[in-house]
Amino acid sequence: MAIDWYKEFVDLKYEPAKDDLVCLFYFEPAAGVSGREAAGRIASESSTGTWTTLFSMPPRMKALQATAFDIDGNVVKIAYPIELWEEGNAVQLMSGIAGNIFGMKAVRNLRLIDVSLSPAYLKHFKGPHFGNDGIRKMMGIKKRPLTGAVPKPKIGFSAKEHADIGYETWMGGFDFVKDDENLTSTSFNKFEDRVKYMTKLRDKAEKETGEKKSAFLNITADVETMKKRADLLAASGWNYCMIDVVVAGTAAVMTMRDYCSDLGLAIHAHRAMHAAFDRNRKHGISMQFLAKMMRLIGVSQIHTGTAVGKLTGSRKESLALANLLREKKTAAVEGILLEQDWGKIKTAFPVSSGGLHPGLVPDVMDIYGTEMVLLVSGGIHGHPKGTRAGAKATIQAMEAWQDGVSLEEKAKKANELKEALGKWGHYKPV
Ligand code: CAP
Ligand code: MG
Repeated sequence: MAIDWYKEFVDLKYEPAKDDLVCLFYFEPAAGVSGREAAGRIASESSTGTWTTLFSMPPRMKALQATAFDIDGNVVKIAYPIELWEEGNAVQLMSGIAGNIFGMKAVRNLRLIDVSLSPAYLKHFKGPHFGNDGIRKMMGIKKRPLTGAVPKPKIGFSAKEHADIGYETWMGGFDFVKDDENLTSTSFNKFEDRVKYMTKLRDKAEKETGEKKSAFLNITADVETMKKRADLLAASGWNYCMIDVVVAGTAAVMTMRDYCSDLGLAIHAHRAMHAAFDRNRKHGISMQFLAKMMRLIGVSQIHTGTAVGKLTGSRKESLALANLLREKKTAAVEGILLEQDWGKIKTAFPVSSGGLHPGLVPDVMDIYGTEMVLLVSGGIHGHPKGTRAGAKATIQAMEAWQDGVSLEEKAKKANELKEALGKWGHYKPV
């Protein structure tokens, strides 16, 4: 008598139905387990299956079973019937396709690389509130990257000191000031105080520059506290908030997407903790999947790496992430991305940050072009002449790239850039 029924979840002749969701996994079977059997187990345990044959099972349930339909070496594609999934509930989706399967003994390694979401699934989600065009219109920024910086050191400033550095950042020509991922509301820098001082100096900088200025103030906490902080931001005339989306959790982000949308707040998504599950190329969940979930739920932008800065992530990965966020239709990239038609779901911005300075701006813009948010933090506050000069140097570097001239050429007439190159050259931090 057969002990298990995993093989029922493999059909290499199966053609996915138009409403099916399709997942792309990298997998390594455990010793003694065939590729086919391992694929069957992944499909089974992420849909309806269990480890043993059952005394009885209503025949209709067969229609709910996922199917491993394409096995190519260590890569498998699995199709999931739309009826498996609750409408508009991304958390339930993750419990299924990113749940128990990572702990199965039958696989030595397993990585969820991407999921292709059918129109029937997408239609129950709102996506980003503004879309990139909407953000550009709101900020009055055309054809160049949106720019921003985090006050550094990351945490320790009083609310007033924080806002003063923000003012210098804005006066240097940057659009945004961003809180660090670990700054929320501390004894020495209370959220309410920070909002008060930042609001005052935002208005001053806008008056003095004639430019729209904003900030990504970090509201991350329990959901009720996040709602109160979002209320305060909206009441103080801000158009953005920041959430550490991985640590806050998908459910919290779903709630805050609607709450912030009603308040007219865009969401800057920081991905702190992502590398705990996406760095290992053989096991875990890819950043593509995380970024896709966040566009689906509706953040306006999310960090996507630099390739040349201090944090891990390849050029190819950053480009793939940028495309899945800002394209209406994302093309497939072998082993990295499945094709995705986003339908009515608006675009989101990729955010490049982490160890950047003016000398690395061309490298980053070679990857992203101008449709991005460029965050240079240590790379402006570490400038020999300080924050305002560092921001100017970064903008001069962006102009050089857009004008197709080298930084060295530009630096002949741009002192701040010359001084930045004097300190960092094209150094790639590790
Ligand atoms: C960058 C940063 C960001 C990282 C996040 C930091 O500061 O503020 O949190 O960029 O990583 O704390 O390291 P610097 P990622 O510019 O001074 O390095 O963008 O990869 O999610
Ligand atoms: Mg940070």
